[in-house]
Amino acid sequence: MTLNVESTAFRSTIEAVRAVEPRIADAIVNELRDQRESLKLIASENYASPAVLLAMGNWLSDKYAEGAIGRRFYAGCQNVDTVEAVAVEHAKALFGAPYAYVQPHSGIDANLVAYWAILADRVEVPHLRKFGKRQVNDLTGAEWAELRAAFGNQRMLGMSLDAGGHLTHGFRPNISGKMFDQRSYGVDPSSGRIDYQALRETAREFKPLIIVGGYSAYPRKVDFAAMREIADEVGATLMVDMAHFAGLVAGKVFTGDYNPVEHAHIVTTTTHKSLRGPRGGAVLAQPELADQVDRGCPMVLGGPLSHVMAAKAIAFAEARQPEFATYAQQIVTNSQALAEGLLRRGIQLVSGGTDNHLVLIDVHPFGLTGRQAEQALLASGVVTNRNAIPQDPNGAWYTSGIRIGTPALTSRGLGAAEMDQIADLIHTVLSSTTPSAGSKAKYQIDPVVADQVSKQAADLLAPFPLYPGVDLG
Ligand code: DSN
Repeated sequence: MTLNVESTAFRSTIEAVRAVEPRIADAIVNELRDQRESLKLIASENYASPAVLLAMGNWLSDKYAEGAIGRRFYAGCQNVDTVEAVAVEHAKALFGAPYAYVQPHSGIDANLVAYWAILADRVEVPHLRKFGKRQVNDLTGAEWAELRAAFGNQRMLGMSLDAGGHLTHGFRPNISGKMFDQRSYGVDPSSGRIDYQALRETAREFKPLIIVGGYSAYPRKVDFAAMREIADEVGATLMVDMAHFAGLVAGKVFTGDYNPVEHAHIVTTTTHKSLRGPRGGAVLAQPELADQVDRGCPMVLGGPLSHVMAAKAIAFAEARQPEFATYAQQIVTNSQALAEGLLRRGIQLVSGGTDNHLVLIDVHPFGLTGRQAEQALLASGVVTNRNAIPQDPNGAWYTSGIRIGTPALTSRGLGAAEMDQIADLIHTVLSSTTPSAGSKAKYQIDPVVADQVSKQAADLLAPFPLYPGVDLG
């Protein structure tokens, strides 16, 4: 039998790994098996193409290349320069951005690069003006101490965690919550949607340096044109973290007022979620911030991972193909079909539905915490994650919500009909689960139901093989 290119490549890789450490080879093989078998509804996960995966396994990984294209701290970076330049070219074309930076290793890194760029560009410290804002990177230790004290007064306005914001948008468990004096905007309790008037009023009163748009658990479109208007009114920089919905921007599902690249001063993203690339981050910016963002490494980041930048270039190139727009639209079609299926079965959703790739279920009416619901679903072969909901009575650890998303299953080829069946499985599990007395974590589910749902989930996936071209033997 002649094997196709992908099967040959992955088999050879695993064979080479097995020769050194068989447990790692087994883990790689087992991960593919587990992914093939699981009904993955984690809103932030996806399946990268074989070309993306294979672009990461090579000697580009061996090269140090701190600095920027054409300005490295190491000699011999000509091939890394090519890789990074191609990735930048595709990112700019894909998103219609004037400037792109593809070195960040993750979304958190991308946000830190952006925050530093905004601070370095915008901060005004009267007694340090003699240095000029462009020289802020060259201050002495004593001057840095003064500057840090001044930075302590910098203000950030981001979406609250229970409304769907992210830790890196100024919350205490993350360094952004220490660097910035943070205030949050949230959602209108009755609609579950961002209250732009309240946001405007908070911005007027708080006068933030940065307004952060974007989310990791908000199921609706965001009006970035309105956010920019508010930012302009109060003299803030608008930064949008589009990590979750970058694929919907790339696929032209979010256009006009809903496209952050058209409205924000600076946009950060991950490259793996709805964008379906390698694990990593990127920054898009208006030209006035480009110089500062370009200093991301070594100012904020360790040496760029050239092999991952290569995979980003492949993913961006893939997303520029017309099929990607069809895929992005299908993500939302599926998400809305899933939401409708859940609503029809009487399940309560935050904001009553979805405009994007994710749905947030309020499990409170089932008498469950998010943690109990998440574990009961997992025991039934349905992989989700618990998430806080607005004004969550169970806090960020136990929560009262389950976040589900469609990018991964859409990559596998599942459509609206399958989403309705998934809604049925979720309803079956949640209505067959009871909390254990006095516990926010323990629960009971009828093992027959859990077993039946696991089998139904496997049957549902069977016609949609994952990586059908990859045969590991
Ligand atoms: N971990 C990502 C998510 O699941 O949304 C965000 O950092």
